[in-house]
Amino acid sequence: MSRLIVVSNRVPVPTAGEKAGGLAVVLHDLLARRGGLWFGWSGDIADNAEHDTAPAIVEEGGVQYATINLTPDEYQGYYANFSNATLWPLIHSLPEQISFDRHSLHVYRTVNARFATTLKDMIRPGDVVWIHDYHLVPLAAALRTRGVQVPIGFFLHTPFPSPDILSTIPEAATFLRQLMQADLVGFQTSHDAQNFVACVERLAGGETAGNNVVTCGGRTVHVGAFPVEIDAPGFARTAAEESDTTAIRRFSESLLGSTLMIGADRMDPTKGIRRRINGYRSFLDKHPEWQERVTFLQVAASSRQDVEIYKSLREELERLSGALNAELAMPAWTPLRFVTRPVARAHLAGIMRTARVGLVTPLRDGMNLVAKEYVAAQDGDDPGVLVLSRYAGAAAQLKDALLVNAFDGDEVADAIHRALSMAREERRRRWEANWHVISSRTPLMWGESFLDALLQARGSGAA
Ligand code: GDG
Repeated sequence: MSRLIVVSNRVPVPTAGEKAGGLAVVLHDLLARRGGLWFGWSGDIADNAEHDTAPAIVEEGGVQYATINLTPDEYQGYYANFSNATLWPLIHSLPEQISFDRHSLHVYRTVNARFATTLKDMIRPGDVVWIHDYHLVPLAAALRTRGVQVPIGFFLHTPFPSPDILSTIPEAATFLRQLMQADLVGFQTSHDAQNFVACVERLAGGETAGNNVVTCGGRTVHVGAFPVEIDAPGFARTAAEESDTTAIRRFSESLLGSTLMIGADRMDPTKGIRRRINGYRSFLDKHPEWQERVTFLQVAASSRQDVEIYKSLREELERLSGALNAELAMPAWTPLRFVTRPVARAHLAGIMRTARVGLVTPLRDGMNLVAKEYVAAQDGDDPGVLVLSRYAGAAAQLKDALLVNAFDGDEVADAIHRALSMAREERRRRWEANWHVISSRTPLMWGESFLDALLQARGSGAA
């Protein structure tokens, strides 16, 4: 088996006594099977870091974790500005939110070049390189120009935009050509993969060459959809165990008999939290009989607070949630509980299990793992209802959720009403269908299928 090298912006270096969660565990397992290396940013900022020639290396369970630091200027230009203030809103098709400056683009490219220079010396013949996410779009190309010839796969966790949207940033064609230096480019959904192919055709002069293959400038690249999965039985177990704790019992008592709805997101403009709160507000206006009988808990874990759009989002949500409660609350009823401090993972799973409705209404999302976690957390005998945005990648799989247009507050309000009123039989039927989808796949299957496709792409003459 080839040695695997995973590259991502941040590297979750294992520390004593602390367990990584989510995807980090899967990538760690994949690396442990093959004896591999995980390379990226340490998460630390240090003056003069650009002069460091060697990465810091930690070894754990047969896996090497190699990290470099960023300088303050690199952090600002590469991470805060270009990755999070330009690319993130761009790939989520929110062009109004994009800010762009050429200096940050330059720093973004410089950091990717520095990643490539450091990584190149660690790559051996026979290795396979798997690059993750939008921070590292130029990396495959930067490795190729440094003579790296091993198979390279690129997976994007976010959506990919249409040509009209992608063309709003300068040098869009360059980004596409850089991605084309990988052998396989993977997305969460076939819709995203189609957008990528359309962009290569329209903006970079490429052509499709059969199913899931695109050529451009002498390169042949395979494209595919690899939806990220969760450990559904594991999450279900955590939720069930947690619901038996004093903490969850006390939480349930605090609801004073009202029915719980939950939203849980990083506080991010793509997650549709503002429109969701407005949808809830119009539901309460349209159906006043539900006042005092429903509580909406929105966990909006504070995120990326050094980026302007995130700071202003936080201020807006604080105002909006305060206004809703100021207007509607009663001595024994708080319609909206708005929590910005992160909640412990197991506790969140337990809360999800007690919630009759899960509101997952992003304006655009690559996958959205919360949708899958909410389904996994339910008691199958008396499950809650998932209200899910059509614009989440998860909607392509969880077809038995109540699918909504997250931009349409009336539709969200109606779906809330329908979910709260749904008979147990329909709730069970819908939940069983969704559970079947998430429990028949594992995160490890996701990783292995990407790597298989990468080796096949190489075998079939790509590159
Ligand atoms: C990117 C893509 C894609 C949320 N609040 C708390 C908390 N969470 C956890 C959730 C979930 C995770 O964070 C968020 O995952 P998402 O998938 O919803 O979203 P992104 O962070 O934007 O992730 C996305 C994903 O990559 C994977 O490919 O699905 O589309 O945007 O696990 O449960 N966890 C804790 N406390 C909180 O308050 N502990």
